[in-house]
Amino acid sequence: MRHIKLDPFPVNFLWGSASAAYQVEGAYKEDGKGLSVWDTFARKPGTTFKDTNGDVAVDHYHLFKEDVKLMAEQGLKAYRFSIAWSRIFPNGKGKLNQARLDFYSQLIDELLKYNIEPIVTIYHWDLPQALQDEYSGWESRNIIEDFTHYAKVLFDAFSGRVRYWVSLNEQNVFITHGYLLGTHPPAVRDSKRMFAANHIANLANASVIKAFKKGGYSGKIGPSFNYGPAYAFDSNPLNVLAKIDTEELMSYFWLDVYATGKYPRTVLKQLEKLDLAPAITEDDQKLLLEGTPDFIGLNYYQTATVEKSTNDSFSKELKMNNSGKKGTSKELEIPRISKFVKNPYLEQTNWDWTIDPVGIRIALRTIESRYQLPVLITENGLGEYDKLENKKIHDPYRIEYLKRHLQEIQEAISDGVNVLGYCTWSYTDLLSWLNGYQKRYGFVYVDRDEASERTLKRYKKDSFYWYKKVIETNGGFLNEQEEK
Ligand code: BGP
Repeated sequence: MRHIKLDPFPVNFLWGSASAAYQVEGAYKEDGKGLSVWDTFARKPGTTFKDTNGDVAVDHYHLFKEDVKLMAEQGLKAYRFSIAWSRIFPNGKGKLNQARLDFYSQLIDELLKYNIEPIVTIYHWDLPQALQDEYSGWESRNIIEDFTHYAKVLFDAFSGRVRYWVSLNEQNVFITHGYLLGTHPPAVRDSKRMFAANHIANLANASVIKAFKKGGYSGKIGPSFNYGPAYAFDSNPLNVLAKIDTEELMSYFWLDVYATGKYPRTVLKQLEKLDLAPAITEDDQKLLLEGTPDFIGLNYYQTATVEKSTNDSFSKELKMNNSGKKGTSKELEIPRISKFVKNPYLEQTNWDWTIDPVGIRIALRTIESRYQLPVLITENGLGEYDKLENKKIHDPYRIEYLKRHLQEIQEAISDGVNVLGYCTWSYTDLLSWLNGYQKRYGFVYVDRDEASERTLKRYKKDSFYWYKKVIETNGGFLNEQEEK
């Protein structure tokens, strides 16, 4: 629909930005921190771009006060960050050392000092290596209890100061990359094991949400999901069917479970036929129904466009573009489901990610019509090359990207979607899991690259000042610019 007049952004809209522990903190074994699966995985040659790791990252562990000061200067209303499980429990479980919570406690206090709402992600992929070694991490039901215990420690320590919690970050990504594609730890390539681990992650997610509700903590909790709607390439009914199949398999297979406690029947039926379905007990089903969230966290980067698949098996190796050389990724085909194709209406980044601002409105609308849950946008942003010249970074491409996405979010709000806030990815530049340091997302440039930690100095990009104005005007600036 086309609106005659747009609604303003809500008065308490959370204008935010985000990060994740492994990607910013560094200090990977300081103050008793245990190793995470990413600390060990990234050490294996050839797993990440130019063998980069998060040992130092952008040293947020030591520089957090400086970073929060910049957030305050920008007028940020919310900051989403994750807690490193292995910092709190070096072995993933056992006795808590209170002192280990101190870093996050100080970070939270520092944010609150400037009226910045902390949004805490409990799990952003850095599983304690000890749990991987002891019982194969997400492949064991033991993790449900350990994850819940860890989360409860955080609720007890920070509730009152923290009002927004993200349970799991992008379960769809860490599970498919970790157990199907083999590109994230534990680098397994086995569909059956993937669906089994995924079911256990669903149970862990529900268990933590249930514990939060049962514990009577104040605030809201929900998972963050990497949701990219799929489009049919054209109106060929078979391509439309391919779109439906793709969305059910790649999105609703998770979103439905979170929001309704139930797996989509069509996907489950196919998995059963292929002997890939996870074992789901009656108690599991009960837990999934009890652990539904207060909101859906939306991580939105791009949409996919599909046509019918003509292949019966995976024909080619997956080729991802982790180098920033445009056009080096290969399009995926899910045998007998769909083939991913280029969308002729949309541009792509240097890392071959499709740029589609309207797609975020479509994602928001879909969540609203399927689940009627509020949405907290927990990630959205552009990874690009930036250049530091005379202490300045001109990033009009990032401003354009964020502006166009925010305009579509305002359209979605005007459509009737309840959007709680918007966190850009990311606040400072940081380590991209597989793409090193050259793929930059931040408002704040960090002087380091793959080869050297250099000075780690922070520089404000043009987008920093642009977002400051957007926040000051509660989004009004987005339209002012348009009128000129
Ligand atoms: C999301 C992750 C983030 C971040 C972002 C950008 O999937 O939750 O942690 O990394 O994607 O992705 P990339 O770093 O691959 O460009």
